[in-house]
Amino acid sequence: MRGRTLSAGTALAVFAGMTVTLAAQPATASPPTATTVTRPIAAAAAALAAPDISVTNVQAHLTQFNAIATSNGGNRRAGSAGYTASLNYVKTRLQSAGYTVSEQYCSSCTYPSNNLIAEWPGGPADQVVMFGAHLDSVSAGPGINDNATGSSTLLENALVLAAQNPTMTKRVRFAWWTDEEQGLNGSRFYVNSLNATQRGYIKGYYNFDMVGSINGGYFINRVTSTTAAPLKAYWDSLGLQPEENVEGQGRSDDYYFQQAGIPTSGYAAGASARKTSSQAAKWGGTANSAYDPCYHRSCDTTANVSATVLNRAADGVAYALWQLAVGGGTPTCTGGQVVGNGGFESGSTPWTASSGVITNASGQPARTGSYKAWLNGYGTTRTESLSQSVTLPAGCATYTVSFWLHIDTAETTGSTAYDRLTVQLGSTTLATYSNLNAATGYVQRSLNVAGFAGQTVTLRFNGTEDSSLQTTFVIDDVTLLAS
Ligand code: DTR
Ligand code: ZN
Ligand code: ZN
Repeated sequence: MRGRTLSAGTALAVFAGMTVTLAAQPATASPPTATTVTRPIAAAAAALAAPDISVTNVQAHLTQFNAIATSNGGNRRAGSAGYTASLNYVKTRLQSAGYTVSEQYCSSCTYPSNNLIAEWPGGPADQVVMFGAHLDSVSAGPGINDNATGSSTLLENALVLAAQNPTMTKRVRFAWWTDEEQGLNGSRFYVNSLNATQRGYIKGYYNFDMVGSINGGYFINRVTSTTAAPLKAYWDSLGLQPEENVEGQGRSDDYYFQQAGIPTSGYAAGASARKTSSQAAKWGGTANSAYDPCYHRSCDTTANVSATVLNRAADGVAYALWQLAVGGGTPTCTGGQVVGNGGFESGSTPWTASSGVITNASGQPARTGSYKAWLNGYGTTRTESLSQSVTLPAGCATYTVSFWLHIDTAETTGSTAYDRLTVQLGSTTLATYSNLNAATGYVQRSLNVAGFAGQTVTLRFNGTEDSSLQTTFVIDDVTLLAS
């Protein structure tokens, strides 16, 4: 669930006209309880806005992890049967959603066992945004806030991404780490397993450890960093006034990524440290009590999770993921007409033309206005040209050069092209016309130039005449339209 819909392009914009009832708003916030939310009216939801992650689905994963611990000696510690069952739970759901999943055996771990890595196969493989959470618990309990919350938040986000299958601008990779509780060992092993090139591909690593603390706060790792911006924008939009994750600094799986020069951020709701009175004032909850009173204890069960905090973390992950890695938020095609002065009515700029080509001479009429480009027509050996540099915007569906051409000729042999006009873009000849194309009046010619998307190239008309019998090429109203 979420309270507000953020537009894809502007982090702080909220749609007008939507019907939203928000509970547990800040300033006069009550203790965290489940939110009561009337979802935005369908029309208000932008097509490319981040999806609303169902906290009910995230909670269902928590219940599964809790049951796994219960049936495996009460915990999900790395290397234990409870850990393996947790890994298989995540893995099978990802595989049925279409992920390429791999397991990495952490041989240097205190309890050797596997990391689980899943990559969504869209977007460029060399530009990766990574989201990670540790999947192991301490041996004292089932580890539901620490860290079935992070694990479940990422699993549900991964499933929603697969279900929506949006256009990707970046590759998204999810990781569930083993052996975090013994010293960040699984994630350290993974970072060490990457070569410099592979590390360079990872543009950001986002960590989620304890994101549903029952007396939780809203903490962000490196909160003022550019990397944190989308996570912060979402919580800012809810008025949550997030703070730096001081308590968790250097204590979770972002650490070795950051050490390796990969920018990191993440959400956390707090562990054994106590909520201050000013935090209780702005976030609700109990001042002078631990964010998570069951931290690393057997009571860290499904009862030890705030649905409100968890919901806000899960939706913020989706918001950040969409902002960072999903395309279409901003149209890539800026479109329009890119030829300048295509009607030749505004002097010669930006054309470069042979002397006298751009003219209002009365011998040949313009198609529109009074000027046109008149190449050749001498009846002697001659080359004349007309050109300008054009920049074709990237990302459009169609690119068309169009112009109106009138050809008249004194040539009489009906089968030989003596005099020619070529149309070139860059070094490519798009079309050739000759005395054989002579006709009364103007004919519109349209050429597909989609192959030049994103390039700056010269559009050139070149007229060549042989030594006798004139051919005139008159050009008017040149356009290059991208749309
Ligand atoms: N790595 C965490 C340790 C931790 C301690 N405090 C915080 C606060 C916020 C996030 C994480 C932590 C653990 O798993 O115990
Ligand atoms: Zn943890
Ligand atoms: Zn822990």
